[in-house]
Amino acid sequence: MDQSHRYADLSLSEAELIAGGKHILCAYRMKPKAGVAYLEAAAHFAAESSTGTNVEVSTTDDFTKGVDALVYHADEATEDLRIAYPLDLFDRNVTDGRMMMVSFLTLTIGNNQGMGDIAHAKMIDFWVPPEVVRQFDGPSMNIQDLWRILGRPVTDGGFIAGTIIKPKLGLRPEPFAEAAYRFWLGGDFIKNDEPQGNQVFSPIKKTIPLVYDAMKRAMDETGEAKLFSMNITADDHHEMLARADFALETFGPDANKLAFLVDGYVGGPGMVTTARRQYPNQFLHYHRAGHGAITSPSSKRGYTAFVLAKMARLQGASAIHVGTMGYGKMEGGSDDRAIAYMIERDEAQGPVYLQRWDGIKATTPIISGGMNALRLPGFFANLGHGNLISTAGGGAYGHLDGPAAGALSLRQAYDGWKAGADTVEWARTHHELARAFASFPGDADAIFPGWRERLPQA
Ligand code: CAP
Ligand code: MG
Repeated sequence: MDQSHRYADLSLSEAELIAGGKHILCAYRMKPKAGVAYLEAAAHFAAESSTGTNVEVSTTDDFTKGVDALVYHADEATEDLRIAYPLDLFDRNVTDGRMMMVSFLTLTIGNNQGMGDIAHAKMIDFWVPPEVVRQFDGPSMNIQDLWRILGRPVTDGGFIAGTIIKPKLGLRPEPFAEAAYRFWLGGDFIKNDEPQGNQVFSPIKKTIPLVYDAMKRAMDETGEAKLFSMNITADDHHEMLARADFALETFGPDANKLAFLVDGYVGGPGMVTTARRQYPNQFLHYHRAGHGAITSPSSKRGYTAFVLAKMARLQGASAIHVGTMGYGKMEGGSDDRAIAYMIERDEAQGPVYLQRWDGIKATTPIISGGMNALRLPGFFANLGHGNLISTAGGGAYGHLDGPAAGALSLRQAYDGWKAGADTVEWARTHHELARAFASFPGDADAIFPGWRERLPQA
């Protein structure tokens, strides 16, 4: 049934919709099934994403039609489909009237993902008006709060050298805490790996006190503050809170150095908002494990990593993994810097929309995934700055001289880039960085051909 007479209005002006501020705009790459007219498929897509279904229903009245989602742009040749969603469509909290991300997802990327007349559709960008920015929590903490704790300037406080306790799983409490202690002797920030939690061989009630003890010893020995990002991911809200509350109690006077990590993609928006609202004084670390199922360029459904990061900032993530932009082990390319710019700036251009953030706090980019000291300089050059957290697991625990040396090599790589130095030249006077060449010779050969002659001491 062609519903384009109701769910499409190609006369609508995107500029006027933006100026009006009464809609959320979503841009998709949509292809209909063979034999289905593009505008008919687009209109059905908008119907299923708002007030309609595949047939007219007798209960529809004029008010209903007033909150229809409307296709305002549809280009079959480029698969460019853009839909305006009236703000009144979206669910509001009974507790405080705020908007919720799960409603955004249910409508804009819900049933429309499995329709019989749509071959595929993927959201590549969305735009929210100032009113919507004001109806979400936004970040309460970000890297500036970590710089403050580290005793750095709260503007341009620079690179935070981080790691992930590796191996990913299989360490019992004592070796886990020892691994943390050894990294903290050289680095700033440690996170749980995304699946690390309360495994039977490393119960939180035993591991977390040992981690805190390791942190205190490392702080005493280095004279520097240290940071730990603890995974509180769980199915049950009460379980999440039990983990977080235990850790806060354990860290006591150093609770301000404790961040909470949530596996936000697999856990879903409810988990992110629970952590954001229950613990507004803690840095909220959004790990996106699993996102590749829909964000990968090989997926033609779901939404992009760019969209995921925008949603995370609205919800209030202090930081989110943004990928390594072609410099690490995960999928990505240099243009992914647009993801970092969108979450850290007060105004940024997305693939379709210019988004203004109305002065809410930035969300900090976290780069992780196959990173080490040798891969960092190219990453910083591509992004244009190093005001971020890098969590390098293999890049620290794979360093020949141990994790503290691995941590120092990360910092030295940043310092060298910041100084505008040639990395190999800088390594000649920075031992741990030089040893990173020997630790990761494959990367060294690929990124710095001829390094061996210039770094005989590596
Ligand atoms: C990296 C990592 C990260 C992913 C995250 C891992 O370890 O801990 O979770 O790379 O990817 O489990 O692989 P390494 P992204 O540093 O040892 O590679 O940041 O793209 O979400
Ligand atoms: Mg991991």
